[in-house]
Amino acid sequence: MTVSHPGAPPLTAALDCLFVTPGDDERERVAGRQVLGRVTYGQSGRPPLLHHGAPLVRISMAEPAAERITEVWTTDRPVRSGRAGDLVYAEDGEHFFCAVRIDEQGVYRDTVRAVYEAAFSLMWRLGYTELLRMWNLVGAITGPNAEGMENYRDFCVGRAEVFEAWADRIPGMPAATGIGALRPGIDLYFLACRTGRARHLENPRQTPAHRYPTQYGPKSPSFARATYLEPGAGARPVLYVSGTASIIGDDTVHLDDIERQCATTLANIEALIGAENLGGHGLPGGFRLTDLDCVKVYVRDAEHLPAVRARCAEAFRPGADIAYFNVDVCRPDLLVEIEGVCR
Ligand code: 3EB
Repeated sequence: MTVSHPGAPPLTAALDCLFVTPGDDERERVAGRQVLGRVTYGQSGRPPLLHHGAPLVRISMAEPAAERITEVWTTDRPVRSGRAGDLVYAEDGEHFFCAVRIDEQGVYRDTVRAVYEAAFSLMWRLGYTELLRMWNLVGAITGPNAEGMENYRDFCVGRAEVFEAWADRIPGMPAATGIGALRPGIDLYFLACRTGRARHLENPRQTPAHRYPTQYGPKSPSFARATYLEPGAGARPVLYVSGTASIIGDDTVHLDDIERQCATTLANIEALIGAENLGGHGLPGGFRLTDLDCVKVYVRDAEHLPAVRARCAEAFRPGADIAYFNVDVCRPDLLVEIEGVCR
């Protein structure tokens, strides 16, 4: 048990994340905080709904034999939740969580644009004007759509069109994940906050994704490498790290070499979160790999899981929440992708 002293800063950030596995007691781990949203990475994929007053997203990301995890977003403030059309959302006065599922389509871009448009309109109307973090879980991500275009590229077109249309209101793109899921369709969920607290960061080792050349698709991916959330009074800063892979500049490096792709991915994260890069963005402090928590590791080939687990066990803090998924990555030559939260 932790004892808090009057006037002492809270031990957790106002917005927090943890992973709950089927053996855990969620109430004990959440410990009196309010739930802003839950995301279950399990076998089944279902449209999001409200469950005990909070959004519940269920994404098909785990093989039957694999462990199911639920990512739980918590806050120290009262939560209000609701539905708006297909969107399910929650807010705490400072932070906003929103989720929606797109069922399988021959071509995704128009629906992606419409769904993002509805989500941005809702967050804007409720006064949450800054994006913090987005997840896009795409079924058959490297497979072809009905026009023969890769589903990921098709998705990127719709997403880029929304960011273009909203550029005056939402000038920056946040940290994101774009990764494979085991069922057709696209699940997306995101976090936003009140104005003036988010800073989007790039990685000196990588070309900003929104400036990738067109060889990777007609519209480049709309995301930043990380988003820094300024601490509220008495809270700690948080850095949301995007899905990161073995990409230098815009090139995939170390084809067919899981050890080196893993090492490059970790080196990319180290450079992104370190004091030098934060300082270059005018931000204080800096993080190390051992500050990373709520880590998600995506591995394309099941045979590589043991090697990746071994490298991650060495790199990250013992006791950090880490989940592994055997899913496709958005380029066929990427074997591994890693994301997390520094605090
Ligand atoms: C990359 O660096 C790898 O489309 O939202 C990583 C994180 C990747 C987010 C996205 C894609 C996305 O390009 C892929």
